[in-house]
Amino acid sequence: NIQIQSHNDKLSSSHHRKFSALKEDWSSTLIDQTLQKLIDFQIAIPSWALGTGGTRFGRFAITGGEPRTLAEKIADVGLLHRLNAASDAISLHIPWDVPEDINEIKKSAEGYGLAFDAVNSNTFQDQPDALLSYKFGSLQHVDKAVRNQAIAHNIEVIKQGQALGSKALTVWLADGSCFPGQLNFRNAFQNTLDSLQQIYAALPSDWKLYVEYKAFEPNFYSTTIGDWGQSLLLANKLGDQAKTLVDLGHHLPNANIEQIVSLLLMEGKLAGFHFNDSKYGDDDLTAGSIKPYQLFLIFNELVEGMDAAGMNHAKNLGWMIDASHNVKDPLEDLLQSVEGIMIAYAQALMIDRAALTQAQQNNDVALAQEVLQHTFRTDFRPLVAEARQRAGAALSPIHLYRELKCREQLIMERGKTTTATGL
Ligand code: AOS
Ligand code: ZN
Ligand code: ZN
Repeated sequence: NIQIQSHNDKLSSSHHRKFSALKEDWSSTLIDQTLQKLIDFQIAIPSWALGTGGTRFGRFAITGGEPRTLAEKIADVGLLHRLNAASDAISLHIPWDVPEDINEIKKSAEGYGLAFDAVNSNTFQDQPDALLSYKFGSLQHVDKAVRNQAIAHNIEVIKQGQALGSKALTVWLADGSCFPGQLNFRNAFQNTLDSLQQIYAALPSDWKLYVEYKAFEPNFYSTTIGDWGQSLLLANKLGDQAKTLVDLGHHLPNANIEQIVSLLLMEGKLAGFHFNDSKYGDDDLTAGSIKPYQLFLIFNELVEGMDAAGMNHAKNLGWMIDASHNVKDPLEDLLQSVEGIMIAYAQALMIDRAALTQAQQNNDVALAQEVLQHTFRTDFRPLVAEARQRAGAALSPIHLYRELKCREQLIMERGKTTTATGL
């Protein structure tokens, strides 16, 4: 606290100058509303992003001090949340994260003010003790015994999530095929539906089932839940508790993600997000690092659609990051992702909605673009920083992280050559 305070004091006069400049140009009501929404907005951190990631070409242990246990992952997210007051939940991946002592884990999460977001199942890898292999798929598999094993795993994940207080199961399947002729598409889809129906039947009544889609990889000819149409088809057949999860990296190049988001939201079928950024495919790069304008346009649709539906921005959708890579300190990277998302959200909140609607009604294309780009090109970082400061966190989380030598401390505590569990 003292450290946050003295960090903020140091930055205070320059922050004040920038924030005051914004207040001169923008409506104070809008600024106040936006500040409150930014304070309320929270983004869940994926447990698998806390260690340095790798690719099939190698993995470089450059960071050190990575979490070795679930308790240490929770501590890492707790640290992020202290710094930015915007990461109040962790999303677990089972069996990468095995809560051995549930009560202990719950207590430590509570201590950091953290909740458990959606739990993720894993039927894209064979576990060491597995009887049957997912080499040819899981929920889609031609062999009912394999499907049953995958269904049982998902139900087990729901149970673990229930014990922790999670309220959603995210299912991402690697299921698909690598070569033409390998799969009967209809059978694969029907098997997947049937399996999901059995998982859905085990869902507690206050839970959601998030159906994540992905265009390709690890299968390169077909993916059984390959796009939002296939996911939505499944979610509609399953029922009200099933919704479509949008991972920003899971589309074919140049897809209009903001339009997808807008329609899913309109249909009440948008589960939420796996935020990340990408240039080529499922790159899982820092949110806002490659296509910040796209992220802003997505938030534009979200804000407009959520307001039209009378939704609570912070509570009614699942906001999660799904990122992981090789070259940055993972905690610094996550701070940058949260910041990127917050900036896009702030820009979308500051749009002059009435002017935009008017321009659309008048087919005034140039003016509509002006309205959007006016906020996109305004620097709202002081607004995001102000919200953070009001929530008791740091004006500049990443700088404070470095000032406090957080990584060095973690290395001292945990060692230089830790291996995170999981991927
Ligand atoms: C995989 O591409 C998906 O994004 C999933 O959400 C997956 O469970 C996650 O990325 C962990 O690998
Ligand atoms: Zn994802
Ligand atoms: Zn992905």
